[in-house]
Amino acid sequence: MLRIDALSAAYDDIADCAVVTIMGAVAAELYSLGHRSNFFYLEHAMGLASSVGLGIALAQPDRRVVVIDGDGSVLMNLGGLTTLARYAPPNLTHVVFDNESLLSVGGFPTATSTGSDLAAIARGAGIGDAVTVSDVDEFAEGVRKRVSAADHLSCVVAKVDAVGPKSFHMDLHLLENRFEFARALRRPEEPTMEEGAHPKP
Ligand SMILES: Cc1ncc(C[n+]2csc(CCOP(=O)(O)OP(=O)(O)O)c2C)c(N)n1
Repeated sequence: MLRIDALSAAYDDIADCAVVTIMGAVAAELYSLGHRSNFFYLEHAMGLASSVGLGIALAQPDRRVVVIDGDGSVLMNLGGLTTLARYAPPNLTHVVFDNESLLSVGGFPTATSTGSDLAAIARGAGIGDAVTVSDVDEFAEGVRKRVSAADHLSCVVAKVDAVGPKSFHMDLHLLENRFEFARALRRPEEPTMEEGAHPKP
């Protein structure tokens, strides 16, 4: 399975969710399919996309949240899975594209290339609905039903080829993305930053 095909097949189902991705190849691929202000591409902080998604899901329980992760990133912070399981927001779907490599920095093999099973690790962490899929239809259906139900925390690990986009270029500065994403998620009744959303020191 190619990740770009999987993303393309699930795009309409995640388009209105708060989507948080890791940096690099998958961010560029989702961006190439159509950027939206409710998509946030987390730069640099490998392993923490699920933590950002968890915060959003807990703060806004009526919003559907999709985290798009990579095997290398999840492996760098396996504790993220136990924290997700502990708080178990029903409105969060954790997608992990497992290409068995750190593709975005040259393709070094990760522990999933030598047998580590991320869905099994997620289940062991306490995420009861953690599955592995290996074709596009199974992926799209698996994501669609979990995102639309939004009735339990789930994890979909998609085994994909270690293939990325031709270009990683995204015409979007990370700060621009940070501010537009915050604006997209802000409720009408919440004060803007100018109005004092942050307490004074
Ligand atoms: C803490 C940290 N260490 C290293 C990096 C450098 N880095 C950026 S992307 C990446 C690989 C990510 O691998 P994976 O999550 O498997 O996604 P893939 O690139 O395979 O899509 C690395 C090592 C980083 N951004 N943050």
